[in-house]
Amino acid sequence: MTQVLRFPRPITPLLLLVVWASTAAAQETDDRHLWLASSPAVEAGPVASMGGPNLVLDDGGAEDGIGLNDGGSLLWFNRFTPPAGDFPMRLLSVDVLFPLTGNFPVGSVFDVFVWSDADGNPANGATLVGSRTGNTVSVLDAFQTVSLSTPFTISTGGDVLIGLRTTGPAGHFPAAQDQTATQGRSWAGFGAGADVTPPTLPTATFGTIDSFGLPGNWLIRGTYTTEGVATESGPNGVSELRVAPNPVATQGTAVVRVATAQAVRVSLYDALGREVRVLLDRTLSSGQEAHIGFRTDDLPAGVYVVRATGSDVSLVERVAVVR
Ligand SMILES: [Ca+2]
Ligand SMILES: [Ca+2]
Repeated sequence: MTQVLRFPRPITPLLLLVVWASTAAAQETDDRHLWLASSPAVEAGPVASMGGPNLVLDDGGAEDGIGLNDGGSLLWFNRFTPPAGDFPMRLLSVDVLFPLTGNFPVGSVFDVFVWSDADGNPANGATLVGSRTGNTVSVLDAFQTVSLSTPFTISTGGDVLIGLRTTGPAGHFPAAQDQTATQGRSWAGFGAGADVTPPTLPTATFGTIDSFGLPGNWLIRGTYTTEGVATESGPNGVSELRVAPNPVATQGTAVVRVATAQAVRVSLYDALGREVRVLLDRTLSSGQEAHIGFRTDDLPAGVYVVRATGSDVSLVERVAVVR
């Protein structure tokens, strides 16, 4: 059985609330719809295991799949608010579940976008952090992980928005929804702006799914770490040092950025404090990001320190060299 949920267009979330509160009757003049395809309920599993995703809204069980009945680009994302002390952070991976009933089979293509948003309101825009497009569905009704080979660094506190975008013909319901207990943090957008890369927020039709009369949570999760990022705030912005991967086996990359122009020396020190590599020794301009690759395959395994020093920066990151 399939329920069809309809609403007029153009539309505002407030109007939707009124429509859904006042009538259950479909409006036959609608030209754009979200469809809610019923599917057998899946019992909730554990929300997050140790070391697993730490950005989670759902209970692990999808009750439905949602899509656009006319086809087109659908953007759906969760709004997470990590503790303020966890910024800056590095987003390591995105986990997503696709529904059995989505008519969106293994091999289908989806894009991932991540925004940061300091003001808590996606409806007035957000800042793109990164994207990974062209992913393919590998499994249905179980979480699959999209690893970010270069983690997305998020320095600005506030919200982290993690979203998916699919484009397809009518009849796809790719957005798995947990209906058990809405947290009011799952959003959807479509229409103008959803088709471009990256999608511009807000899209033509945009709001929480609760405001569309579809209360629930998307099964989109994220895993971040606060390791591997050092920053200093100053009058001219933020200086930053990142090292990836960490642990590192054969080759690492240090990224350093300074808020004000200055001579910067970036070195690798061993556990005894000996400088074993000079990675960079030159003047950087304000806001310039220097990416420095360095070999570690000739170093003994152990804990090392990458240190960036200049006239007004002193940044330190620990890095483990493993074999
Ligand atoms: Ca559920
Ligand atoms: Ca905003």
